[in-house]
Amino acid sequence: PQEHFLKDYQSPQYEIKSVYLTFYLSPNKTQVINHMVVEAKGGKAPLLLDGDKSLTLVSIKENNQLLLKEDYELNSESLTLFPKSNQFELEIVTEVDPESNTYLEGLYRTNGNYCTQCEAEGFRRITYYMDRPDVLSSFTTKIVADKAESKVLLSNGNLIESGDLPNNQHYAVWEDPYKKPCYLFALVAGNLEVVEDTFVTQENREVALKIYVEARNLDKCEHAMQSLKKSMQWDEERFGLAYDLDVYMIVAVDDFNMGAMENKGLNVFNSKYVLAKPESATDHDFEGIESVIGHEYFHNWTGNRITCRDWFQLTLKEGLTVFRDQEFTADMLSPDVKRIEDVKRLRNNQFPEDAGPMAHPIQPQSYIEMNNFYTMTVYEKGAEVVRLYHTLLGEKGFQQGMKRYIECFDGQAVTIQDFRQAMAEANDVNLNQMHHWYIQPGTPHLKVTKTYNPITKCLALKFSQFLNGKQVHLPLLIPVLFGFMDEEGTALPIKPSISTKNKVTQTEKGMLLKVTQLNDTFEFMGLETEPYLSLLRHFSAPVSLDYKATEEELMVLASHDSDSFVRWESIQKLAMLNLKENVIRFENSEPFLILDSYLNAFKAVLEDNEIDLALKSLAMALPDVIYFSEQYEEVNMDAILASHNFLKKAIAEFFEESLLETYQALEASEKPKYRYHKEDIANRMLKNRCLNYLLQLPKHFDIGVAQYQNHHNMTDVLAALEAMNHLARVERAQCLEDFYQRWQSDNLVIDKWFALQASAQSDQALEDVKKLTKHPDFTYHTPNRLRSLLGVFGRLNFAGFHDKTGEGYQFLAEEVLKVDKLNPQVAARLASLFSQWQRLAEPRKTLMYKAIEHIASAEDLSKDVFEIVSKTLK
Ligand code: B3K
Ligand code: ZN
Repeated sequence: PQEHFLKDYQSPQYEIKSVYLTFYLSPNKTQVINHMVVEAKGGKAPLLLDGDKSLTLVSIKENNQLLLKEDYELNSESLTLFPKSNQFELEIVTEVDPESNTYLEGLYRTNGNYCTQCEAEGFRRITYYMDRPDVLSSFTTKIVADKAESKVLLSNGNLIESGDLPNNQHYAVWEDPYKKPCYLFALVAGNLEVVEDTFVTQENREVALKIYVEARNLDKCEHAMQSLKKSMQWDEERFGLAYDLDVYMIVAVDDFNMGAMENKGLNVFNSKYVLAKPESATDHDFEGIESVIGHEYFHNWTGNRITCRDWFQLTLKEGLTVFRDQEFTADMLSPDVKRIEDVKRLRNNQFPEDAGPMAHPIQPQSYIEMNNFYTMTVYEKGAEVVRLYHTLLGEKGFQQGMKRYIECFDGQAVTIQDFRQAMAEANDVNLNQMHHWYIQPGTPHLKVTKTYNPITKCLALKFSQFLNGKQVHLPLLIPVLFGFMDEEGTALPIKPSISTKNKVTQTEKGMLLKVTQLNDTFEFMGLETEPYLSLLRHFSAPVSLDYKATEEELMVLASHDSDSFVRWESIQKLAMLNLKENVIRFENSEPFLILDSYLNAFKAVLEDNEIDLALKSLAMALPDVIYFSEQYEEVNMDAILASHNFLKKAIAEFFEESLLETYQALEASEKPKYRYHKEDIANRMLKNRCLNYLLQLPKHFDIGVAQYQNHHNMTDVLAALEAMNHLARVERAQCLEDFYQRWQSDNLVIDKWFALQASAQSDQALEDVKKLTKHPDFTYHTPNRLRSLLGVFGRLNFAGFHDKTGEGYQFLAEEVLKVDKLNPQVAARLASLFSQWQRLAEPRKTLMYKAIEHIASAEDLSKDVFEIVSKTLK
């Protein structure tokens, strides 16, 4: 397969002034008439149109003249024309087969309805076109379909015409007034029902809001609609950005490769991010919906009005839009809780990616299959980099930069440099060094060495940056929010020396120092005692901080720091010290222990009556197994799991009484009627954290069963099942069976049922999962189902997937090959679950390697999976 490079970018030679698409929908043979007005920009170059091998070309006309075979060149990836004039009209007729389209890219069918997915390069599976984001055009779409089969006919923009046709057919014409690249094109048709509302913009324009779902889901749209209205309001208030069309449509479909897609005026969503009612969706689901609805809505400005010049710039729209959705959720719920959750997400998912074989800069320099680069790095690390601008410039400066960005580039396809330039010019600062964050892969390690001189009362802090283990790289600009405190936890004054003064500033988020060199030293005066260091407050940069704080220091920070992130981080570090100590003990066959420092810190949190309950719950959680194993160059899975399980159980035993008391009090105070509200969410979060610990002790199993039976909101029901999940008791099986019977007809809930079993850490897990692939409700055609069984197994079932015989690896490898035949995008995601093989201790390393080799040696691999496995083996 061919590799594409950023350095080869060339601007397009042709402009597509307008495009008029006509679709004659039919399940197996849909005809697409693509009428374009084309203009050459310069000389007379051949016109290369992208087109996938799944297209059947019917005819081509240039200025109404039918072209003959010898007039063009056609291969499995493109159609080349040799236009006779500089301005001409093209009419290309193709046929596609939506019903057989299992890739879920281009035009496909889901539960009998038609829908499209074009980003990144799916439009070429609909017609021949310049399928690249820097070709912007005015789209008009006419849809013709059977009335009974497709009551609803939708596309981008505004409806300008519709009516009946002979033979029980009807049609609709949609016109999008904004020029757009073809990846934002969408078409939806089928028998859908609609939930409607309106929103009045700050300019006093009324926008019709419509959510289209299958009839059986009409009762689950309320939260999505509220989320949309909140998003519209928030973007006006915080960013001054209002919606720009008369109608905003969201369609929910069950078969979707990703979360959702921001097509202009017509978002298509995975139903997981639309449908919710308290009985069937958890707090986490509700939050996911609010944030994804927000994310797609925010793309209307950051992505659609201003788009990317080429796919290497993907983080321009994704990093920025994730940053915006993070801020939205923070403003809707709790900023402190959101920040910690985002950091956990980054560390659990992005850090391993950045340390593995698929590591790439947030601006990748090359790709084989673009869909493989919709990654945690481009999205989440990209958002962290946008957040750096925000930290450096402050809210006001950042908003000025945004304003300028939009003024300069509205209606254009631009680059990350354009964004940086807007930020810099609007604030009259030089931000050139920020570029280094975009072009280098790897999580930076920031090593801190502290030297205190008791005579001069002077403190020197030396920061050293390492990238991929080395100090040979372009230095990054790393903003570090910080503070000093004494042994009692009282904040100490910050007095930078003359030479340090210009590198330290007071910001709205607190004191900030800017590390700009590979080795950068900062001096502070007038410190009567050696201070404790509170560093990287608010997680001010996406780095791994290497500072060896003492246990005493961490204990003081954990209970006294003014920054809730640092408080949480300090207790996590104490837990990590404990976990790591036991790994050593496991390897030396010594008994495990609990460190007093961790116990005391845990106790202080548990007994703290002032602290926000959600923060309390987060502080009480152990570091996740993935992040724990990230701490090692060589991962001893047995030691890690044994240490993790031990500490969890030890906590449960040690604090049994207090956990039980807290559980009961929260259970008693829980409001009977579900509310998606931050206090209620926090309440359930802490209650279920206690429950999870308590069920480490088999004698409390009944509490889990009771909670399962007594509650009707999915948050509590699922938490009970999760807490029971690690013990193969008959009650667990009974509850799971009851759950299945109750929810058999609800796909999203049945996904949870599959995921529960896929994540059960037992000796039986692998056998169970194998059996589940034969279950009548399992299907290889629905990505959500694949993710909930196979994805969860590979990502979260440490015992089963990493089974010492290597059978877990073999099983998943076979499944990847099966999935690849139907859906390469999903198969590639599953294949990336093997990416950490090099770090596993033997025998797992060799066993996993063999599984990847097995995939790599298969015939006819998709380029999606090929790219992942070939890079993984390197
Ligand atoms: N832009 C889409 C993702 C497209 C995925 C392509 N395989 C969703 C989003 O980020 O909003
Ligand atoms: Zn996005």
